[in-house]
Amino acid sequence: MPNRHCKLLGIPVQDGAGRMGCEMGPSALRTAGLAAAITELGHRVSDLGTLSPVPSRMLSHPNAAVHHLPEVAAWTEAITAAAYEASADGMPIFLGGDHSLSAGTVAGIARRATERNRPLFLLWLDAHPDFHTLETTASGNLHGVPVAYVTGQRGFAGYFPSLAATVEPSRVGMMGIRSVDPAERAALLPTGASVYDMRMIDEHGAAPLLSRFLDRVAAENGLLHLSFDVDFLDPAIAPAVGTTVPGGATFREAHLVMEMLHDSGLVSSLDLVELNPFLDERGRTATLLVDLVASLLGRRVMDRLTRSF
Ligand code: 4U7
Ligand code: MN
Ligand code: MN
Ligand code: MN
Repeated sequence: MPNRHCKLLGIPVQDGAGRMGCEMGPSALRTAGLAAAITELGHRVSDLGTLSPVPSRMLSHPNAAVHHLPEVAAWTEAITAAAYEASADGMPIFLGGDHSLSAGTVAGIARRATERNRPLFLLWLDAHPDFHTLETTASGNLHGVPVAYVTGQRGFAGYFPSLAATVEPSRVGMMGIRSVDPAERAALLPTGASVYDMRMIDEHGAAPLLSRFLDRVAAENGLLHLSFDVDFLDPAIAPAVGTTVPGGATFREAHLVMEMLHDSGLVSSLDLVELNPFLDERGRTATLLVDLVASLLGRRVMDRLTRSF
């Protein structure tokens, strides 16, 4: 992969999560040495700074569980514009912040992809599919809705900003999935999204599943947005997240995914989300995320002298 121009943008939203702390995510990732890890690999880094919360207008939804809708809707509008802008050149890396921010990053990137006549693929590394609508969410935590929103599911009109471009659900791949609510399962099944749950990773390994998805991205000359939720990882190695689910990706599974993504050369933008530094142990989760980004951007133990063995 040629050298990249990585553009860091902090997005300290936490209103979409059920507990506070994600607003410290961008600081923790910077403190853990994200920029230095990227430059060490020969890439260029620009830090675009951190978005500020924007004023919101009154907005309420008939589903009384939904909370912080005005704030998340206002964030989504601002993030969409910032992501569109940041994707003009280089590789934007969005530092969360809770996963509601991906409603904006993916919307902005989708608009850019459409203008370039490139299909946008979305790889969602997460314990959860985040496929609730405003009607179906029971927790009301809006970090559980971004995939439904960006793929154009019904029920967001009048609440979230209208989309300039949507992501085709069949171009969504999910990995690490192990907590799916009944309404999400019912809504996801007919969409044609590729849901590689933990059982499939156990049975087949992550590599062949990911290869199949990446072959499709390459065959369609697609752009690939990677959305990395910390809870994709097993909580034993990544405790700094508010929504831990046992049985997540291991250290090596996660690195392998990132290494394969590097070799594919296909990832054009990245979200790092749901890091809650208040729950971390001496920065170990933030440090692991930095190491995973390094794998994504080309760090390896050895040059691969032999392709077969
Ligand atoms: B995350 C959940 F009920 N589905 O809606 C919900 F299991 O961005 C979890 O993936 C959502 O961390 C998790 O609250 C959102 C729950
Ligand atoms: Mn709250
Ligand atoms: Mn998520
Ligand atoms: Mn999750």
